[in-house]
Amino acid sequence: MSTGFFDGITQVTFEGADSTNPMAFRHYNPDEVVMGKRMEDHLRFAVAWWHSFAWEGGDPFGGQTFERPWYPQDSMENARTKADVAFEMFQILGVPFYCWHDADIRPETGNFADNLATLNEITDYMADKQAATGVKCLWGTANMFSHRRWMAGAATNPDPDVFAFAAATVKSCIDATQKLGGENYVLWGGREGYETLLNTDLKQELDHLGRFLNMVVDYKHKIGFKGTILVEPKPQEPSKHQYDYDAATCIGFLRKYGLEGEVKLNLEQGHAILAGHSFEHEVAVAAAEGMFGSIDMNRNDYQSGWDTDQFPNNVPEVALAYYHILRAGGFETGGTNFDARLRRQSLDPGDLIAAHVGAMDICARGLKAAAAMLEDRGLEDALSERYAGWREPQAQAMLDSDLEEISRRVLDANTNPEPRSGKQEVLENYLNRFV
Ligand code: XUL
Ligand code: CO
Repeated sequence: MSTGFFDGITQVTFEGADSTNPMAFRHYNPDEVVMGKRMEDHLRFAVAWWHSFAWEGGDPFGGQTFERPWYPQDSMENARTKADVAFEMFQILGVPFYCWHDADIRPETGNFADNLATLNEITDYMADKQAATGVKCLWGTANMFSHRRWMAGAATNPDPDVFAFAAATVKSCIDATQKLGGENYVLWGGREGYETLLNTDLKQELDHLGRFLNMVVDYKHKIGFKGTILVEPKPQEPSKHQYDYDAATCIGFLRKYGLEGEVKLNLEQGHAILAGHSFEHEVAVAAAEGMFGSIDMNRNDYQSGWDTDQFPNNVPEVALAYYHILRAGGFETGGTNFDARLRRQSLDPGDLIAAHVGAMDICARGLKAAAAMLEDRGLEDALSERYAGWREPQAQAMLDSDLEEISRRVLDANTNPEPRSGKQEVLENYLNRFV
């Protein structure tokens, strides 16, 4: 039975590039085959429960702007209505996956046992909805940043009772993710960082975080959870300094605590921008280390300097991200989660649908452009030519020699390298042909 929330809005379908219907796909055609795979299987879209259903339209200067039939979000009855509407939206859009935090899907009681009971109850309800609709869980996660108990961190909290509460919370969320057949489990440490070194033992906090993640991995194996454990880097906001600053920082951290074969990265476009990187940089860094897992797709406002979590709307940016994803072999258990929210003036149920339709189309255009560039091999050939010297046996042998031997060679051959163009503009023009 329909909730009536999306009254008048029907299933979104692919109408082709010339369509002017704002509620139709112009580029996302799930069955279209791109590089030997259906578009739906490449992109693996997911809706984020927190932005689309739990967030009420507040900002630092004002509260709720939206009015939804599942407000206030403090009862199980409203949690079920929220789930009913969520699954209706997944079907209208034809998205195969969704993602959630515990706090998005169940009411907060403040007490661990009651929160556990409602989490179990609502995830049973969601499991039935998955079975009825075929929509799946891409990942689950624990919200260990909103409630005041987490204000000084979760696994990095100076209070061991908060560490314990965090461990119990993550256990409950991994259990729930496993029950829902989730393909990954994510940890984003919004409060795993600090405000001031005046009150922070940075080394001890990092050691606790490393130990905590090892416990998560041990538990995953103990219960036979098949999903991938993912860590999501972000440099700051809400904490002033966050330990999971960017992909490179996370990779170093994971190696230090012996987790490199166990944990991969969930990379977010807007977090990359906050860290002063491009999104494709983050993807390429993770891919180079074999630690690329999944993406949170969104965009940040380039002028504001904070995490605005807007829906993506820039084809060249998205195309370059998918280029590096495809180059790394594409998603395995990961996918494209829209960690994006409406603007707070976008009050209408139709705005939620239109936002996702546009975002899915942008990603489809990016994916097709990325695939076309890979198939054309223009960038690959340019790379191959730029590094051609390294295919010479002498160059390879140099990597096995030492500074003295190399110095002798430079003197003997009177080596005097001639700089060559990096051809950046030529390559930017090349990219422009595809987007
Ligand atoms: C916050 C953020 C989170 C994580 C999951 O910036 O991206 O929503 O994706 O906790
Ligand atoms: Co995210």
